Parts: sequence; structure tokens; C-alpha cells
Amino acid sequence: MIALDGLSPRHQALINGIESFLLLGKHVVDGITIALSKGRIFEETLPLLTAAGIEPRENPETSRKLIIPTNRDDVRVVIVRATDAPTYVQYGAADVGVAGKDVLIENGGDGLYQPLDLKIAQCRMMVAVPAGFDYGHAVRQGARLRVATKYINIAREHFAAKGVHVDLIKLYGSMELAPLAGLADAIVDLVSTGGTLKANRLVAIEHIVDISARLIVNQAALKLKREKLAPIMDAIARAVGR
Ligand code: PRT
Ligand code: MG
Repeated sequence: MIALDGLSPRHQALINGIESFLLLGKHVVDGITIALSKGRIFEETLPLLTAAGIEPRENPETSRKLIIPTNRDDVRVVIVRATDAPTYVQYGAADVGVAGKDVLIENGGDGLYQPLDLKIAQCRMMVAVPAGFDYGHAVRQGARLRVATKYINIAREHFAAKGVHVDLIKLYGSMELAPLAGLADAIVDLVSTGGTLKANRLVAIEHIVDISARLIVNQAALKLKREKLAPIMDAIARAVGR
């Protein structure tokens, strides 16, 4: 921090402002910004970052900060919604990030380099129905099923490939509630332990795709910041392989 004797508070504030602006500019040009979402992605990415010598200074679960410094002056983490990580990386607001394959398939990973399957946040995209609902029978009858999901594109493609007639209902969360509340006949959602389905008397009946989180990289950053990015990516790749 630049502090000069005899400056009025207003002038000191101005100097502080200019200094932060210059530091921000320096970070954008030289530094590495990593986009992560809170929760399982952050938790499961931590050991991979540690392997690359990067340690976030705060935990987003307890801190309200959205920009988290790390032990390296030139590396910072931005905390984003899981579905927003590809957008930050695509536009270069973050150089690298971590996103679930579900998010990448559903929203398209255009303009992103996806060099690594991190094998974390693993789960399966499934079709599930209430226990006792005869899905096979309904399909054979050519019934039009109402399916609630956050993953409209993935669901549309899945049912089209199977020749099943569906009306898709877009939800933003708690898909499991939809059949119970009478909103839908079936859901398309992620399943890991199966505990949530079980607790809501739903059964998974079709497997759509296996999901895990991927490292995503901005294509321009990969060229312009290669010297800094390559060692980080290599260390993460080695950690994943272990
Ligand atoms: O939660 P929020 O609305 O903020 O956003 P989000 O749900 O997109 O983020 P988050 O952190 O929950 O998930 C981030 C990524 O983790 C997803 O994009 C997936 O790639 C991955 N992932 C891995 C999962 C799960 N496992 C998972 N089990 N994402 C969600 N779930 C949910 C699922 O939707 C269901 O409600 O967990 C419930 C089922 O879990 P089990 O263990 O009961 O089967
Ligand atoms: Mg969630």
C-alpha cells in the first residue's frame, strides 16, 4: 500500500483506488483466476489444487468473499454458481475452472478447452419414477409422459433416441418433489448414493450418462498464459492419476 505523509484522506483514498485498479490490471494480465463453485466441487478440487501448490486462504462455506486469495500472489479463486463456471471461463473472466459434465453437456462447452476428467463429484444422470409406477407399460402404451428436470436438453435427446413421448417441465431444483406433488410422472436427475431417491420413494429406471467434473480452460489463456498454466495443469493431471 502506498501511503504518503500529509495527504488528505480524499487524496489517500484516490491513491488507494488507483493502486487497486493497477493491481487488478496486473492480475488480469499476469495472474491466474480459477472459477469454482461452493460445496462438493470446491471440496473435491482442494486436494488437486494442493498438489499443484495452490492453497486458498479462505473457505467459501464460512467466508462471504467471492474472490478468495491463495498462498500464491498471482493465483486467486472466484466462487461462482456451478452452472456459471463455464461462462466465466469462456469469457476469460476466469482462466480455468471446474464444471460438472452435466453442466457442460446441457449448456454446451463451446469455446472451452476440456483437457482433463478430474474424476471428482462423480454421479450418474438417471431417469427416476415413483416406486410402483409401471414406466415400461406406460411407454409401450405410447403414453405421453410428463418429465420434470433441470436438464431439458439432455432429457430431450435421451427420450427422442428412445422414441418415448414426453412433455418436459423445466425445474431449477428439488426435482424429486415433482412426482410426489403430482407435477410430473418422472424426473431426470443426478444420483450419487441413491439416498435422495430412496427417501422420496423414487426408483431409478434408466441410466443416461456417467458424470464427473472436468477441468475447463479458456482457449486464449492457454496460449497467452501457458507458462503459468501448464505446470498447474500438469500437477493436477498427476494428482488425478494417483
Ligand atoms: O446446489 P446449487 O443449486 O447451488 O447448484 P448445483 O446443484 O448445480 O451445484 P452442486 O454443488 O450441488 O453440484 C455441482 C456438481 O456436482 C453438479 O453439476 C454435478 O456435476 C456434481 N454432482 C455429483 C452432483 C451430485 N453428485 C448429486 N448427487 N450434483 C447434484 N447432486 C444432487 C442430485 O441432484 C440430487 O438432488 O444430489 C441429490 C442426489 O444425491 P444422492 O447421494 O442422494 O443420490
Ligand atoms: Mg445442488
